[in-house]
Amino acid sequence: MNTLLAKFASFALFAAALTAPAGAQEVKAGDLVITQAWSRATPGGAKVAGGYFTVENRGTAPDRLIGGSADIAGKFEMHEMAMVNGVMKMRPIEKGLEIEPGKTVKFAPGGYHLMLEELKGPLKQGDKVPVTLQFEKAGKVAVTLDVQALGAQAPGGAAGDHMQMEKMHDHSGMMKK
Ligand SMILES: [Cu+2]
Repeated sequence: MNTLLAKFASFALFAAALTAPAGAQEVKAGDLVITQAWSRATPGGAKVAGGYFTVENRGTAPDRLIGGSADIAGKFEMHEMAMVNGVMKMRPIEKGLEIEPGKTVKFAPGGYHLMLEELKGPLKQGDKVPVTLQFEKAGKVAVTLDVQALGAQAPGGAAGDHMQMEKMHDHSGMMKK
């Protein structure tokens, strides 16, 4: 009986290690600290995926996210959401995004996001997708997107809380434009 209990206990520990919270990875580049880099599984045939992360500037001077690349995508863009005539739309951040000293900028569904286009294959839950972010001062920074479930709203978070936001953020609609 004790043996069985011990086996169960070790299995539980093992399982806990496997389900460690996503986004634990912390990438430092100069004064910047990037955490919670994630994406989500793409539905069948989709050619675009979002990319999300949190970047904190611990320095005393501003830096600027100016672009990036991803091997899995033919095209890499940065987008923001904006109200246009009462409708939430996304548009490219063309001049890059300033990361002010002492500030934290979050890329998340419904707000700033990376747009990986012309995907070479589907993203599946559990995948680790390497991308490179390019900052004006910190230079090129390699981060890994942890792929969450289809419809996830946060790394390791619950899906479905913001379905309305999800509808507004319809990439397939934008691609047809
Ligand atoms: Cu977008």
